[in-house]
Amino acid sequence: MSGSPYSLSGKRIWVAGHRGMVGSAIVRRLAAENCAILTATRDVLDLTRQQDVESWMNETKPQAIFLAAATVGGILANDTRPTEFLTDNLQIQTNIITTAHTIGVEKLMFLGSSCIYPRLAPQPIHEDALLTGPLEPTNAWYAIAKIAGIKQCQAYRREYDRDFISCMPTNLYGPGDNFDLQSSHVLPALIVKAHNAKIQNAPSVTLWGSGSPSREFLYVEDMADACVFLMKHYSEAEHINVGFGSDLTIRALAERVCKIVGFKGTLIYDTTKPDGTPRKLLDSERLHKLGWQPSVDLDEGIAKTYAWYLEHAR
Ligand code: GFB
Repeated sequence: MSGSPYSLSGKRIWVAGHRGMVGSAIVRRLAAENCAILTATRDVLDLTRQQDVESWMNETKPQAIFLAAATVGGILANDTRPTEFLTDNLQIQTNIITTAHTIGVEKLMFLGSSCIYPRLAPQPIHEDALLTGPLEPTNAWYAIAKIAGIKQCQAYRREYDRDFISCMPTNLYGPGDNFDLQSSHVLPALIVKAHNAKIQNAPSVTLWGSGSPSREFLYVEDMADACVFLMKHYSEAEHINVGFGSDLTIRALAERVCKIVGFKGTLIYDTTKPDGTPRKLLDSERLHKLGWQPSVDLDEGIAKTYAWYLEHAR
């Protein structure tokens, strides 16, 4: 924790990835911070092109950056598109972090993922578990890119005294999520499946895997609030976990989603699809000790996300 908080007031703040679920939530959260928010759409700026990133950043001169831009997806997308998940993410983060150093950005936050930890890390997963064992194969490509991002921030910090920090969110969900069944994460997929089954009067919905893995879910508005909190109050080399505090099995999650959506049929498990990591509950004690807690519980978050889906994404 740094001595005095980093003030966002009056600053030019770039939210890289502002069209994504997390980036757009950070933009909404920053509206309360009296800062100038910088954004660039994909047709204006291709983040995988170093020259373009350098030119854009030299022109706009952000003072702080939330690096929420990334190629992301659920278990199947990760497992079947390894090149994109590794290369795009390495390019995007390298271009932004290196240019942030050359133009003297005051503060940068890199957003990672809980999949950086070993597949069989002791639970709940403390930050110290990084690089202590083999990764989960379904998302190792993405995890390697995210681990590199943490190390890039630490390297600039150590060698050039840059205030670059990293936070590792647990599985996120909420407004702006991806509801495409092939590439989405489990929670939005379950909302779509339960909703479609309800309106078609189908007898069952089919889940991927055995339903026995556990996951922890954090509502994206809470994540955005934690990001702003950490930007102001956190300034250490070590990455910091951002979790909800408890987890549940995919089977239990599916039952809760079905109840909220109003689908009363049965659940079927397609065990030809991967389970992924058996469990990844983050230890968020360090964040809680700094004074931040989530405020949206899972049932409320699912209900809000379903309402958003009905209004925007269906
Ligand atoms: O959310 P998810 O795709 O990603 O899957 P991970 C979580 C669990 O839900 C797995 C099961 O055990 C899936 O097999 N599942 C059941 C389903 N039904 C479905 C379904 O219809 N769709 C999906 N997507 N899953 C990702 C990583 O891992 O988590 C990323 O691949 C990233 O790298 C992200 O870290 C947060 O939690 O397994």
